[in-house]
Amino acid sequence: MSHSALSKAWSANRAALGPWITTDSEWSIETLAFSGYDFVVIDCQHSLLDEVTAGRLLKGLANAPAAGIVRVSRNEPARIGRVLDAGADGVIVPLVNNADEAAEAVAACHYSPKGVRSFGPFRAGLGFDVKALTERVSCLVMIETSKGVENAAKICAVPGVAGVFIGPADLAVDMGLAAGSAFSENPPAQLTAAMDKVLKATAAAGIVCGRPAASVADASRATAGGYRLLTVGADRTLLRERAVQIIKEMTKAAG
Ligand code: 3PY
Ligand code: MG
Repeated sequence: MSHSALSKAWSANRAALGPWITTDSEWSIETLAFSGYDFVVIDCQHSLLDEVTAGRLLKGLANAPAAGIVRVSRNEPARIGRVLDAGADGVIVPLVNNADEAAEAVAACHYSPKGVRSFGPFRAGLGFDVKALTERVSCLVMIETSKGVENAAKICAVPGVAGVFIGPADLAVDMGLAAGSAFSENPPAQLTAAMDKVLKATAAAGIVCGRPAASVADASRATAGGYRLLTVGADRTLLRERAVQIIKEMTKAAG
């Protein structure tokens, strides 16, 4: 992880915090990137954003203090290469189930001969230095199936994996549990045990572990438990929550 906003959070011994970006708005992403968050994640998997839009949104982060990470829609070199060319500071690669798939994600972030990334930086200002272009990006892989949990230690041992981001909802579904249970006050013990196994594997490998946090209280618990990268909030939910709160307060004030 090379972005200074992330290392600054970690050297202060706290988790780096970021919101999900799910809407195509330069204004929203810029606003959130200047709100004190350490990173933003443009979500190309669970939104209608694609890599082209992600590239345009990344452009708006040029002077922002927060890192710009993209969750690509699948583990595919062309998708990963395009958002890195557009200036992403890192990628989150979904549904990585074993060491081979983790190695594929890492290879997509590295140029030949180490990887399969093709040379073609797109953003003015990124420069043409292959080493610098490689070192500036972080490859985070998602463990979100029982297979992935089973292979957690092997996935974490793949050189170049900067960290693991757990997908509790997909993991719950894979375990036959309700997706929503992953973000409840008391997630099922079977699920938390699986997540703990991944967290321990990352600690043993000396890499970062992240996950979505359901609330500020949940994020605080996760930080105390050793998580170092947490998503808290999303553009649309942040907007809605504040709007609902204002209406509630106004209604109350009006008696
Ligand atoms: C999951 O919970 O499965 C996720 O992918 C969270 O973003
Ligand atoms: Mg998922």
